Amino acid sequence: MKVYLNGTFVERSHATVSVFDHGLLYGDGVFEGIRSYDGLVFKLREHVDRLFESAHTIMLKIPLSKLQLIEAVKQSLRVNRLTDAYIRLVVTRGEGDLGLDPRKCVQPTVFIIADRIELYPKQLYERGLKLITVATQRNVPEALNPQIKSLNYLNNILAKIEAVNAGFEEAIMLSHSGYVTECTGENLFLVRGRRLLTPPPYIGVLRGITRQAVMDLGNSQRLEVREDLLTRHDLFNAEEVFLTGTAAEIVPVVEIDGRVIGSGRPGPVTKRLQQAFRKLTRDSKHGVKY
Ligand code: PXG
Repeated sequence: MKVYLNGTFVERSHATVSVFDHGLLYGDGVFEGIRSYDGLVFKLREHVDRLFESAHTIMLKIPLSKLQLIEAVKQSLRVNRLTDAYIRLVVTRGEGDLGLDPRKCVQPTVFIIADRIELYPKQLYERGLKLITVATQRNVPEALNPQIKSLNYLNNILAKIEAVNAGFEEAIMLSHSGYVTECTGENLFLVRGRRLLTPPPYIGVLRGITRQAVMDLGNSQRLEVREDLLTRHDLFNAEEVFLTGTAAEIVPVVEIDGRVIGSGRPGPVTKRLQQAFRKLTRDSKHGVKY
């Protein structure tokens, strides 16, 4: 495997960064997780735009243009002869000293890992997922806005640990005031009648790119798509619940905190959206060829 690292492709074993890199020392950096399907990078422009927004907010100047970065992603996929892949795009503050001061970091570190995609087990999509809400609250946007896709994911990792400790694969995180936010790396939707609801970004969720694609699909399927504050009660009494994310795509949820959701099996709206999403990922209008 060849990894793009600061402008060149190096063998995986040589793809290393300094222990003084502030990405490692402080989580001072930004990233994107992207998928390619059948030779198309799904929503690549949207991911690159979001990476630049995250970087802008933390005042990190990416040393490539958007076009150059897009080319580097495409090149990574070609060099590794991948048609279906998971791509991790990372920009860190770069090498500095042991203090926090970002001014000590002269040159950002940029790397791109393109690897075969590790798909989740098929039964997850057929049977659906059982979730729990956890005590770790989602970061308050006023302190660390989840819109910044930073290398500092401890908030999410702590929630994941709680879920795993309790024997569950994934956690639902609540806001400081107890509203539903999102899972550790996926957004959350519920279906009730013709309504498709998802928490609003201001409550502290990432504006997921899959989330947006699913909202668009919902609209074209004549669902009433809305961002709304949601409580656990709303989730428990939904007809269907599902998660969305680049890696997971659309995952049905059949149980939350011991309460069965709807029929206890993946529902028809979720299934219809899954089918439409699968088509979308192979549509050249939504992907970049390489
Ligand atoms: N919420 C959070 C907190 C995320 O990190 C999503 C939602 C879904 O967003 P997209 O744009 O992917 O639809 C994410 C996704 C992974 C992985 O490998 C994914 C994310 C972060 C870390 C790992 O699945 N981000």
